[in-house]
Amino acid sequence: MVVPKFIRAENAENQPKLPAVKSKASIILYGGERTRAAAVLWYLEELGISYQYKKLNIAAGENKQPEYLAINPMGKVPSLVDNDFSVWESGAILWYLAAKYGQMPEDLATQAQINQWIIFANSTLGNGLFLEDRRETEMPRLLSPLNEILLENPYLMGESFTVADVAVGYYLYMAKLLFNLDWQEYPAVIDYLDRLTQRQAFKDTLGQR
Ligand SMILES: N[C@@H](CCC(=O)N[C@@H](CS)C(=O)NCC(=O)O)C(=O)O
Repeated sequence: MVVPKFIRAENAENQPKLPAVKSKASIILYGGERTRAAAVLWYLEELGISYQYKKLNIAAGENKQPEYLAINPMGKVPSLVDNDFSVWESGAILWYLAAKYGQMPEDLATQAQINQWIIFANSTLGNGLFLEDRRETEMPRLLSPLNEILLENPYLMGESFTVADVAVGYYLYMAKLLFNLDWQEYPAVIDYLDRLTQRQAFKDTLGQR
């Protein structure tokens, strides 16, 4: 059986980080102020790898310039460039980083579940929490089962922190911050957010917002 190389929940702060790619910072993350690039920055810090962060001035339209459109024809951030390869959509970037830096288990079923959480975060959860006309009905519908899941395990994939927690945690954190939501009915979700926000990589990135 293949044992997934996850970052363990216990003593997560003290876990050795993956070897940094010091020789050449091949990874360039393009983002902007108050954008979903923050989720990728959080995960890059969790991985402990070298990267460059290029913050585009979205208000000035830097994301619409031909140079950037050559990287992401949609003109959206974040995008990630890794040598001669580029990928955009924050969920796809998170998945790529997990796979590249050894945080993706080899077995297909577990990979599919991680992918499920990333897509859930970026579509179902994001829309359910951020779209005002959906929030009232969707929030209890989504957070009740999430609360149940998190009563069983400290992280979405079980005992270990994974990229799935970055994807889902990002939306939970931002929604709570921006809309000041009352989640007393979901104590396990609140505990989960507390666990995530105590991580050093979180504090150094998303937690700065
Ligand atoms: N689903 C995409 C959303 C990308 C997106 O909408 N990015 C926003 C910032 S969070 C953006 O680039 N806005 C600038 C624009 O649309 O011109 C992802 O997760 O990467």
